[in-house]
Amino acid sequence: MGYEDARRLQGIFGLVFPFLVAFLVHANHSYNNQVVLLDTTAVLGELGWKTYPLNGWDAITEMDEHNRPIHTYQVCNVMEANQNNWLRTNWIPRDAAQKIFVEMKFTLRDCNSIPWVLGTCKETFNLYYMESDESHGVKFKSSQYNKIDTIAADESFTQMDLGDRILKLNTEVREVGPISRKGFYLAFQDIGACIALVSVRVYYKKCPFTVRNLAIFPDTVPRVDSSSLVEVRGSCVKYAEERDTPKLYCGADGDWLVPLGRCICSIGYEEVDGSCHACRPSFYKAFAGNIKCSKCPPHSFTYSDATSVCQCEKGYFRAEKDPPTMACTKPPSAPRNANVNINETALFLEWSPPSDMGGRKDLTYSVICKKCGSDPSQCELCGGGIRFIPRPTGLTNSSVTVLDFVAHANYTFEIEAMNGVSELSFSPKQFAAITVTTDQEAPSFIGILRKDWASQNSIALSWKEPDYPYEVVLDYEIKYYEKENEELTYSSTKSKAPSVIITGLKPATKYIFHIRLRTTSGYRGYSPKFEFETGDETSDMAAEQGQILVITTAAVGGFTLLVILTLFFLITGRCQWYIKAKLNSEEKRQSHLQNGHLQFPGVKTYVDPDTYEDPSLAVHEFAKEIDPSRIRIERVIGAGEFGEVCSGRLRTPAKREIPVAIKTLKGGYMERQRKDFLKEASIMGQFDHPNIIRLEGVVTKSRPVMIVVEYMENGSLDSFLRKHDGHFTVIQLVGMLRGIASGMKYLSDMGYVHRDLAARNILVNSNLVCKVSDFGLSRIMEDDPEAAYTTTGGKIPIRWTAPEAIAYRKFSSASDAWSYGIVMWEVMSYGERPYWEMCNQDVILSIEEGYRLPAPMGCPASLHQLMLHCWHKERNLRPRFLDIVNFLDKLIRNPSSLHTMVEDILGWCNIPESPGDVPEYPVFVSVTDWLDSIKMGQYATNFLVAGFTSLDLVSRMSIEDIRRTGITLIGHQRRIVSSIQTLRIQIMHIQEKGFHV
Ligand code: ACK
Repeated sequence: MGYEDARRLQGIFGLVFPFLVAFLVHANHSYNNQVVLLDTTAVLGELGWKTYPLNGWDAITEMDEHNRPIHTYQVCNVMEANQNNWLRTNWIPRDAAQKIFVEMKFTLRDCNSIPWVLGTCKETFNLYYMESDESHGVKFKSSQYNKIDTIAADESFTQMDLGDRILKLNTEVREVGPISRKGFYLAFQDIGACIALVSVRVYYKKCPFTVRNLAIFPDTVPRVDSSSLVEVRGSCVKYAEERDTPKLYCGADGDWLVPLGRCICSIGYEEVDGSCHACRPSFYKAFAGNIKCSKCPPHSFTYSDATSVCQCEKGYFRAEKDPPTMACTKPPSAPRNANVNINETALFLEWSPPSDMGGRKDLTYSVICKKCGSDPSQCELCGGGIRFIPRPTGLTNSSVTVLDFVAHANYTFEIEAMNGVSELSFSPKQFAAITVTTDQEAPSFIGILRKDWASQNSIALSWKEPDYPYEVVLDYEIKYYEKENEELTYSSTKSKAPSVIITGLKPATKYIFHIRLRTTSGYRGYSPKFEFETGDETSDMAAEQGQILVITTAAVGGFTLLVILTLFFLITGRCQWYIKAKLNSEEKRQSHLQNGHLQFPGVKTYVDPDTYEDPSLAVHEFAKEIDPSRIRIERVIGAGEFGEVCSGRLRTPAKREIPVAIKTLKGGYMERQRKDFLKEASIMGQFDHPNIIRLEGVVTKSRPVMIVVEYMENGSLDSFLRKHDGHFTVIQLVGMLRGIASGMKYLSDMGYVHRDLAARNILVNSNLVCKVSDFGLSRIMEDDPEAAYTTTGGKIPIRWTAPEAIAYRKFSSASDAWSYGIVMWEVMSYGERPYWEMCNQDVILSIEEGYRLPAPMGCPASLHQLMLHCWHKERNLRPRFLDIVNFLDKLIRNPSSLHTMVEDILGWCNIPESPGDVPEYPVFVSVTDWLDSIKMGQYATNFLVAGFTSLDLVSRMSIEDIRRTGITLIGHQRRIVSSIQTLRIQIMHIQEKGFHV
C-alpha cells in the first residue's frame, strides 16, 4: 500500500503519534494457506497484554468508523536513558504450528526530529518469544524469553510528517520455529524508542484442504525444514477408487507440489465437476475410469441407476469373455451348401458359412460322422477308426478331410456352425447334413515297417519290398507326424529304395509313420500306422555308430574305411577348432558390429568381454599384467564390492613412481566373482581418453588379484560436491560437465553403453578433471547401492535411468544421455539427491506423467534447458554426446550466456515479436509473479508495502532499497539483486521490441 494513500492523522500523546486509519489496520487479507493464531485487529474487547514496568508501554484503543477497535500499544520515553519496557502478549496456543510467523505493523519516530534526545533516543525495538505448555498468568521473567530479532523501521516519521499528517506504517514479518510446546508468548522490548505498535498478526502456514484428481487432501502443516516436503496420501472422493496412489507434497510455503497418481470414478459412476455421479437408466459404465457413462450396447437394456453391465434382450446372450461394452449376440444359423468329394483314400467335405453369424466373429464348425446301414434311420457314431484332418471340432475353415473310412459303407456327416454363445442358448442346434457312400478299394498292405536305428533327430526305417507280379513299383511315400501333435505337423518324404532316413525330428518324441507305394497304375492305399520314438542324448553315439556302420557297410562292406572316416572327421574337426580360435577376436568385433553399432572410421570399437569363452583371455588382451613388486599399497580409501580400494604408488618401467588406486579382490572368492571383478579391467583397458579412468594394469598371477588405475585425488564426484557446497563458479561446474560429456562421447563412439552413469561413478582429480569410471557392466546393478529391482526383473538405478531402460531394458547411448542430464542436475545442485526423498515408484510415475526435475538454485537457464533436452521422453530426440560437448563448449566460450538463472525466467510469459512470429523474449506478469519465479514470493507484501508495485520500479531498486523493504537475510538480498540485473536486461530487450512492461 502506498504511503500517499494513507489518511491524515490526528495527534496525541506529548510528542504526538499518528493515529491509524481503519482501512490500513483492518485491511482485509485472507490467505487460505495461513492459519491465524492471533490477530489484534479482530479482537473486539481489550487485548489485556501485560506491560512491565507499568509506566512503560501504554494501551490505547480507538474505534474506527465501523466501530471496530484499533488496539495500539505505544511507548515514547525518549527523554530518559536506560529504558527497558516490556509488553507481553497473552498465552497463544500453538495449535498444529511447527513454525510461526509474526507480522507487526508499527510506526516509529525519527530521533533526529525530536530535540534534546540525542544519545538516549532509539529507533528499534526487540521481539522475543517463550514457549510454555500453559498460561503463566501475570508472572513474567524477561530472562526466560528468547530473542527473535531486532526490529527496525523502514520508514520513521518526523515532526514535519506529523504536520503533514502523513502515516508511515511499517510492516515486518519474522518467523520462529520449530515450536514444540503447547503454546507461547511474544514480548516486545522497548529500549528507548518512540513506537506505536498498531497490529500484530501471528499465523502459521498450511497446505489447505484440496481435491485433486478426485482425491481429497486434508489441511497439512509443512515441515519446519524448508527444503523437505511432506508427502500426503489423498483419499478418493465417494464412488471413486484409487489408480496409482494419489499423492501431493506439501511445500514449506503452504503450496501443494508434484501431484502424483489419481482416483477414478467406480463402475456405474462418471465424473461431473470433481465428483462421481451415478449413470442414468439406459446408460452404463463397465470400467472404473474417468470416462463418461455410455448408452447400453445393441440388444441390451437397463432400467436402473449406476449400472455397470446392461442386461441382454431375450434370445441374445453375452459369452463369458465378452466385454460389457459389446452388443448381445445369438448363435449362428446352419452352414450352407455342404458338398463332398471322394478319392481313393480321402473324403473332402466343404460347405459355405451360415447366412446369419449371430453378430459375432468367433465362428467354428464341428463335424459329426455317422455310419448308417441300409436304413438311413439306423445310424451310429463312427467311433475312433476314422480320422479328420485337421480335426473334427473347432474348425475355423469351412472344409475338412476324412481318412481311414471303410469301403462300401454309408456315412452321414452333420456340420454344425457354432459361436461363443451357442452353449448358452437352449434353441435346437441347426446343422447341415450330407450323406456319402464309399466304394473304393480298401488300402493295400505293403508289409511291416522296421526301425533300424534312431538318434535324437532322425530315424532309419526299412521294409520288405512287396511282390507285385504285374506292376512296377516306382517309389514309396512315407508320411509321418508327431503322435501328440497330429493336426499341426504332417510331413512326407519319398524313397525309391525300401529304406529311408528321416531327419529333422525332435529328440525323445513318438512319431507315427504310414507308407504307401506308387506303381505304374497309381498310388496304392496307405499301410497301417507304425509308431517309433526318436532317441535322447545318450542314443546319439550309438546312432552315429550305427549310421557310420550302415554307410560303411553299404558302401565298402569293410572295417578299414570306417577307421579312415573316423580319423578324417577327427582331423577336420581339429582344424576347424584351430581356425576358429585364430579368428575368435576378429569375429567378436564383427559380431559386435552386427549388434547395431555404427563403426566410425578411425574409432576403435568396444569388444564385450562376455563374447570370449574364457574371460581371462579378454583380460590379457586388454590389460597389462603388473608384477606386484612394483606396487606399494599405502592406505585403504574405501570399500568396493569385491574388496578394499587402496591408494598407493606404482613404479613404471621407466622407474618413475606414479600415484594409483588399487582395487583388490578379497580372498575366498568364487571363480564367478573373479571373472566379474576382472571384467571391469577388460572393459576399462579398451579405453584411452582423458575423461575416462585409465587402467594401469592388473595383477592376476599372484594373490590378491588387483586392478590398478590412475589415482583421482578428490574421489567420487557426488561426495566431493557435497563437501564443497557452493564453492565453485558456474564456469568451473560447466567445465566438469564438459569433461564428463567428452568422456561419454568417446564411449558412445566406441559403441559402449555405460548404463550406470551417475555422479557417484565419476572420479575427480586434483585439477577438477572429471573421469567416467565404474565399468561393471552386468554386475553394476548388483554393485550399485542405488540399483533397485524393476518389474521386468532387472536391477536398475531408477533415478538415473531413462524410462525405456526401466520399462523394457532398452539401454543405449540415448539412455546414457538421460543419465547425463541427471548428473548435470547433481552437479548444479552440489550433490543433491535427484528427486529428493521421493520413493522410486513415485519417481517412475512422475516421470511418466511428464514431471521433470526443476532447475537447482542458481542454475543457468541454458543448462536446465539442456537437462530437459536430455530427459526427452522420445529417446531419438535427446541430444547426442557430441551435441552436448559442442553446446557446453559454446557456453564456456561465451560465459555471459550463463548469467540468466532459471529463477529469473520462470513465471514469464512469452510475447510474440510480431503477429505470427515465434516468441523470443519473455515478459513478466506482475511483481508478485516475478518474486515467485525467483522463489522469493514471501516478500511480495514487503515490496508492495514499500511501493515497488511495478517491475519497472523493481528494476531500479538498489541494495539499500531491498534492505529497506525488510529483507534481512543476506542470501535473499543477493538473490534478488542478481535477479534484478537480469530483469533490467530483459526489460531492455522487451522495450527495444516496442513492448511495455
Ligand atoms: O568417494 P570416494 O573417496 O572415491 O570413495 C570411493 C571409494 O574409493 C570406493 O569406491 C574411491 N576411489 C575409487 N577409485 C578411485 C581412484 N581411482 N582414485 C581415488 N579414489 C578412488 C572412491
